[in-house]
Amino acid sequence: MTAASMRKTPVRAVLGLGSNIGDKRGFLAEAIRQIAESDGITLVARSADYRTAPWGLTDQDWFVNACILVETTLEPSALLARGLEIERGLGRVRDIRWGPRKIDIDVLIYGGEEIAQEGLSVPHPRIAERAFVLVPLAEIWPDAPVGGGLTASQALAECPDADTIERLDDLQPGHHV
Ligand code: PH2
Ligand code: MG
Ligand code: MG
Repeated sequence: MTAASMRKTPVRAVLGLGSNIGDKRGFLAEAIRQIAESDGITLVARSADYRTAPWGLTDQDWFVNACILVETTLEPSALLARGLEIERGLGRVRDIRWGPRKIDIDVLIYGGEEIAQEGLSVPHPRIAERAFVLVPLAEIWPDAPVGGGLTASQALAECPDADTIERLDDLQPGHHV
């Protein structure tokens, strides 16, 4: 990691995770483990796993989604790059937009900053329409700034499909999905 990709003061960031292929909850757990072990990233909070209906491209298997809150000294682009590296390590193949994936790791929030770079828009522009993001996010950080001056819990109150998101029980050792 270069000095240019680091900050002195840690920033609070939220990552959204999703999977709808194979051992969905196993992919989330392993991705979170690897994120937590990454240089420059400290895990602060993890939501439960949620079973969610596919959004955007509806003709695919249901997803498991979760959100994590981290503190990081990585710049946004380095945080994104670390997520993509973990996705690749877990065997993600990029083909169809919004299509099936073993693991997706998105940078949703980075401090209170607004970022518009090639491949990185923060706060993520579609948080407020996506119950599969808002429900786990509001669980760990109800006041999270999701854009448009709204908090996660305010956006969730306006979100029409919030009741399609089902909280899953905590994983037991040797689980099967
Ligand atoms: N991710 C998408 C598209 N649609 N639907 C659900 N339920 N969960 C996701 O994580 C998801 C999605 C693109 O990243
Ligand atoms: Mg993604
Ligand atoms: Mg995504």
